[in-house]
Amino acid sequence: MDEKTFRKELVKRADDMGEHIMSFLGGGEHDELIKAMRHYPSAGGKRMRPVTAVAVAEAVGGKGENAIPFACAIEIVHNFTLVHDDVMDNDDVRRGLPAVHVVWDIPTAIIAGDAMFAKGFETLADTEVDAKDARRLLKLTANAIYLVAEGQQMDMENETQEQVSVERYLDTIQKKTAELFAAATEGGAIIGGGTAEQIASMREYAILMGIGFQIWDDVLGIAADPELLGKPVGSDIRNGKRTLIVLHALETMPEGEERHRLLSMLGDHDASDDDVVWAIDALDRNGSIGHARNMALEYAHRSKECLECLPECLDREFLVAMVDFSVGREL
Ligand code: GRG
Repeated sequence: MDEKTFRKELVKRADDMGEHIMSFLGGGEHDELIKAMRHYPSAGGKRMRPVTAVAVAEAVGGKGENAIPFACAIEIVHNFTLVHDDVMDNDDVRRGLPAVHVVWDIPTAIIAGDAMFAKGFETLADTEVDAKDARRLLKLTANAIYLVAEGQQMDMENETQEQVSVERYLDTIQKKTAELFAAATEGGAIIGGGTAEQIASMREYAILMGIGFQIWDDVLGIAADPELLGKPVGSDIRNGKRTLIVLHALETMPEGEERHRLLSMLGDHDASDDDVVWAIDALDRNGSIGHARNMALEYAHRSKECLECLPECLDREFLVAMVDFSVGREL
C-alpha cells in the first residue's frame, strides 16, 4: 500500500472510529465533566492505536467490528494519559486546541482524566468475548496502563540525570509509548481469534513499532522542517531532553571544546537560535542523528517481520504501511 493510499485509509478508519469513541463518552449527568472528557477525543488525533487493533482483528481472520469497543477503550485511555501529561508538562496546546487544564483548570483536568480512565474500562466491558478472553483483555489493558505510569515516572527521573544509559532509555520509551500500542494489537489478535503465535507476534510488532515511532519522533524534533513540525526545531535541546541522539553524542563525543559547548547548551532555555543550529550541526557531524535514524529504521524492519505470520490481505498491507508511517515519515 503506498503512502498516499495509507494516509487516506487511516483518515477514513480514524473518522469511523471517532464516532464510536464519542458515543462511549456520552453517558453521565454532569455536562461540564462530559465536555472536558470529550475535549481531546473530539479534536481527533491520528487514532493509530484503535485503528491498528481493528486491523489486527481482521488480519488474523476475525471480524474487525467485534474489536471496536476494546479499540475505543484503548483510545480513551490514551487520551486520559494525554490530559494528565499536559498538566504535568504544563503544555497549553494539544491537537491545535487549548489543553483541558487551560479551558477548565488543573483540578478539572485531573478529575476528567480519572473519569476517562474509568470510561475506558466501562467501554472495554462492552467487548463481546467469552469470559476467559474478557479476563485476558482486562488484565493486559490494566497492565499496559501500569507500565505507562512506570515509563512516565522513569522519564521524569531521566530528566534529572546527566547520563542515562541507552538500555534505560529504550526501557522507558517501551513502557511509556510502546506498551499501549502492544495492548491494542494483542487485544485485537485475541478478539479476532488469532493463534497463540499470532497473538505473540502482534504484540511484538507493536512493541518494535512503538519504540521506532518514539525514536523517530526524537529525530523529527531535531531534523524536521519547523513549519511542518508546528513547533521550533531543537526545543529538545533547550529542554535538555535525553533523547537517543543526545545519549549517543554523550557516549561517543571525545572530551574537548565541542563536547563542552554541547553539554552547556543542553537544558539552557536561553540558548540562542544560532546556538541551537550549532548544536544540531554538531550532533549531525558526530553521526548521532544518523545513528538514531538508522536505529529507528532497524526497529521498523523488525516490526514488519512480525507480520509474516499473517495471511496476505488488505489489513496486513495496512499494518505494514502503519510502520512506514510511524517510522520514516517526514511528518
Ligand atoms: C498511566 C496511570 C497513568 C497515568 C498517566 C501522564 C502519564 C501518566 C503518562 C504519559 C504517557 C504519554 C503521554 C506518553 C506519550 C505517548 C505518545 C507517543 C503520545 C502521542 O501519541 P500520538 O502521536 O498522538 O499517537 P495522537 O494525538 O495522534 O493521539
